[in-house]
Amino acid sequence: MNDILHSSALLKEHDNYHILIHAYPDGDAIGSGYALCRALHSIGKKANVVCTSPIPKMYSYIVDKVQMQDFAPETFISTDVADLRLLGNGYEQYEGKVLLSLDHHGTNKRYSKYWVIDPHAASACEIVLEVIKMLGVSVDKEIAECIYTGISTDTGCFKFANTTSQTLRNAADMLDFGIDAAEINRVMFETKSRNRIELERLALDSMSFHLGGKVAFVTITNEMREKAGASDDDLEGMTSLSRQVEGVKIGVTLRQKEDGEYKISVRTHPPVDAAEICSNFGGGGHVRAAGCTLSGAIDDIKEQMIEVCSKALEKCKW
Ligand SMILES: [Mn+2]
Repeated sequence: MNDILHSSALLKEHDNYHILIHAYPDGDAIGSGYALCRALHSIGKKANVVCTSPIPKMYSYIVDKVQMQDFAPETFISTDVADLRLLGNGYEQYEGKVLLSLDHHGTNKRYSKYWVIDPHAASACEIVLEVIKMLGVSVDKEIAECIYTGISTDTGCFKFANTTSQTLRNAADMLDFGIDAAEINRVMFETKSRNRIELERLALDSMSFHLGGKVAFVTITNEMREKAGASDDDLEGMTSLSRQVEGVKIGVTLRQKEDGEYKISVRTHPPVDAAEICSNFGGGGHVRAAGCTLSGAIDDIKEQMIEVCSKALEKCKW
């Protein structure tokens, strides 16, 4: 709580903010960045949200309501950024320059002068919410929309194991500010582009099962992406398709890269360790979600994956 108090004091003291969010931003990055930006504007500070990649159109209900301001940046704050490198192109310019990092990743690299890191928070938005309250800013409908967006997206619409009673209380508080949560949920979790659906159709066609149905592969080639007209935005969340199948313990998505390499995403159900599987190929990640890169013929890559998955399954006691 002291950290929150200190953060709000810092924010009052400084001015001319660039709020840095990670490249390929998700709902929590955008929600936390814009909520903080609005709060700073409301206490008379100059602030912009800065992102090195375009913000997906689906978040326009947040972005379009905030006017970009013209000023020379003096103070850099980051929200939802565990590692400076996640800022993307040109991240080096911020080395040693970030005053405060507000984050919920336990793995945060502590690249800033000060930080508030709470790994028990489901979203960075919940930390930003505390800071905003401590600033003495009264939350309004627009800030509540930002915060709700971050909470709901980082919890998979309150489905994931990171959803605590406090998460639900925070979300409930946001509803009391008159936001249309059902509409936000529709945009975030129901609506898909036609191209995305087309890509899913092709990806489902490619699905194959191995090791008694415990392993499923989905392959996404450049040809499929082109045929579906799918953009990078359309690829978001494709990795969860294979793990949704009953009986599958390890879902593997093989995505062809420009240079003929394959980016492998592994999603597992307990107790299978996805990070361990990927560490066999020099990759890593979390226990349920990890990745690595492999090059070569697709059939060879699949064979190598099946062998490693087989060992991982043998280790598990069901
Ligand atoms: Mn987050």
